[in-house]
Amino acid sequence: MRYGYFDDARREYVITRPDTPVPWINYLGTDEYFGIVSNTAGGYSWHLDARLRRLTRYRYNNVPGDSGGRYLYLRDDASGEYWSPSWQPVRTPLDSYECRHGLSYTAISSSRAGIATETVYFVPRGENHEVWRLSVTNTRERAAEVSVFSSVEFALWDAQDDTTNFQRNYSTGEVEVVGGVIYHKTEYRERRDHFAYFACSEPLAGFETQREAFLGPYRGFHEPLGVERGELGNSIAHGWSPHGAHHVRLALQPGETREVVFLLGYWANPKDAKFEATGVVNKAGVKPVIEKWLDPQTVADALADLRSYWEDLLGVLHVDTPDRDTNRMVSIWNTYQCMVTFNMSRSVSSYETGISRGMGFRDSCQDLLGSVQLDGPRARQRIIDLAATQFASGGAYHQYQPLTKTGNDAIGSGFNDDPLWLVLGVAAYLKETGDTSILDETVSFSDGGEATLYGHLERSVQYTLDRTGPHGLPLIGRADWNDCLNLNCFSETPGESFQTTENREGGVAESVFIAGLFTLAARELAGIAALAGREAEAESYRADAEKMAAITAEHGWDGEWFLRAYDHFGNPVGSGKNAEAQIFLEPQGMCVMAGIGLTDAANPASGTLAERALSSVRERLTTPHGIMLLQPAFTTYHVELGEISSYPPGYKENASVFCHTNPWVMIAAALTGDGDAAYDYYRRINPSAREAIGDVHKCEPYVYAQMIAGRDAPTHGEAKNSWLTGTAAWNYVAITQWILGIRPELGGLRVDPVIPSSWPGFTATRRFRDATYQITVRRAGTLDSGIAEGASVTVNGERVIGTLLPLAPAGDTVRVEVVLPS
Ligand code: BGC
Ligand code: IFM
Repeated sequence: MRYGYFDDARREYVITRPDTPVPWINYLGTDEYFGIVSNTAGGYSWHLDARLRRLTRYRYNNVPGDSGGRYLYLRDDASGEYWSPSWQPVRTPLDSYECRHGLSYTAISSSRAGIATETVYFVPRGENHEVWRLSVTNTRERAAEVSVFSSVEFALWDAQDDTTNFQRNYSTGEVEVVGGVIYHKTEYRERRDHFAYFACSEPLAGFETQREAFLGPYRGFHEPLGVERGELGNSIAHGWSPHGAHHVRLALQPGETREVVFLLGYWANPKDAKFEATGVVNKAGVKPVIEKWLDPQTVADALADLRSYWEDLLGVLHVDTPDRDTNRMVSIWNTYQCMVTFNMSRSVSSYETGISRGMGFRDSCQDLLGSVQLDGPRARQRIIDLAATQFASGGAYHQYQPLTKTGNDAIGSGFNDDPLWLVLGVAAYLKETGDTSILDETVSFSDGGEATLYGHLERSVQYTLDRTGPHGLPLIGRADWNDCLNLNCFSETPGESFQTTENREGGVAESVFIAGLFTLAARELAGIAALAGREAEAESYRADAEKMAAITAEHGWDGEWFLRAYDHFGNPVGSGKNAEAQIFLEPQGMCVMAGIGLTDAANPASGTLAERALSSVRERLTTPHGIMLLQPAFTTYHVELGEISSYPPGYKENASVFCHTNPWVMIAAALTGDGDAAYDYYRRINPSAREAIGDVHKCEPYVYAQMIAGRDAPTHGEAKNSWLTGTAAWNYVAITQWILGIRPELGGLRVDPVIPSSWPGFTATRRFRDATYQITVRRAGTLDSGIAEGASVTVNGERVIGTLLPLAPAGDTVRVEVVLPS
């Protein structure tokens, strides 16, 4: 069952019925002002930080779902009938409905009773406000008198407070209405001269700023009294629940279209003693901004500007392969999702409230892998911000708040994989940009002192070397990539689970996954050191990597696959010896990506460790809906393993298809030269390829979800936690760099495809370090070139040795032809 279709030419996903299985959302904003918007206009907005600088309210886990948002109401003033042009919240049946989610904008169109509307929601580039551009058309054969009402719930204060501290909130609300603009200025007194504003381009017939005045007592957003009556009472909120509602009356001739612009924004004045002393909100600064942005031409220009911003970003890589689902994900949606995860980390989605999580250290480092090619300067800044939340030990805060850029003490640190991801993020940045100056940036530590960024990377690696356990494998700490594998979660009291600082620090559980990650990171750092002319250090990191690889092959191998860990008591985790969770996916992917066991089979007949690990993955973990995280699923709770076994079988870390990890296996398969397996895994979780099973998959078909319920769950195949997941970056890396093989390296761009045998080839255009590479990949025998065997690469007709392309001068366009063995 489908709920819409891809419009690839317009780079939009078109939803054709409003009652999608779950809200299918989109993101507004590209810089500092952001919002989420669902296909029925649900959602909310914030400036920089969804917790600390929230603009509008949203109630998660609400009934009916997804109620609350950027609502407009239409009322036929002759009949008194009213409806929502976005279907929610009134849910009156519409004669037509269409929601187009585009790149940083959403357009919802509908019609009812001869009145057609289109509302485009977007945030202009570089501005701290959002625009709702409403067009209303009278398609009747007679004139129509229509009222339009707008509605937002203001919440410009700490969003955590908003949901808990009513004894205060109900008495702090303050608004002002001047010239039809509603200013929500609560909390300007003790904080700063900042406020939210909600303006409308048309003269108002009325407004409300107290929510209960708009809704009426005991009414919801589906039946506001003000809309029902066709009249608003000009309330001025003082305390209670500040609201923004405008009322505009339109008289429309047959066929006439009118455009109404609504502007919702955030404004902060520079500190000004005069205004602070008088306690007056200084609205003067925003006035010209409001005037400018209520002009339809400004709005049209900004929409065009937004489109060209995305046109430019998507120009970094465009591919044309034999598979439509690959093409649209790589060239449009996966890239878009990577940018969104770069912006949001794991903070705000349909599953993350914007309150409990800020920017994750490991998450943001991984997001860089898929977004660094899109905005080098912002990636650079992100790297510096992340490194600044490290401690002098090399450890790192697990999360930080985007507004303050300071680490979250409530969550703290001690996830022992965290620091190593920074090495991967910086390596990705250097490979893409070649900008080695970042290594010399001085960056402070959270607990005092400072070092160059290179020094931070050294400490990241040293952090692992300083924390190894009985087998010489890295200590896991609180957890590694798998947040729920809490192996130091032990207690002397049977059945009791707890993690104190003591047993976390005293715990000796070891992670084979971190061993793989360390090997990879140490190799990357060796490359970085060599690039920086530090050959002796490079050599020593190479030696560290070799040593850890050897320890992993010796103590981290279970017989047919890599072990996952050793618990605090030295028992193997992820071993054939165990009754449950005999094999975990993460170490199979990560160790092979690190090159462990990739070559030199001890016994050539049985294959390399990598080949054996991958065939175990295929036999034991693969489902039609993707690769499960572990098998067999935990059926009972294991106190010594922690949160992982608290999930029912098939969900989340307990044996779901945890999509984030699937690309590690795709990459591993590509590394063993198995393009068929790599691509097969890629397609299994590609959301576009799953569009036709929308009633099983349920989440948006244009973005990856964190997980798909595993074989053990009754809902096998159902996705959850869409949008904010490392799945976006890693799938992008797997398909573009390892399957299509267009791979930035420290020395330049490599083109080394490992494509499925069914493909005759593909073409791609890649912008890289200011030059453009037009790449054609074909199998030998499909060319007249006379080349029959072996891979060959030519650049502008000249044969090059190997697959690393010579760096083209900035501004050049070069033709790259790759001929693969047939
Ligand atoms: C989630 C992780 C999260 C962890 C925290 C897990 O269920 O998948 O994302 O970090 O819970 O306890
Ligand atoms: O690795 C984590 C990530 O940081 C947050 N989401 C879940 C993953 C696996 O536990």
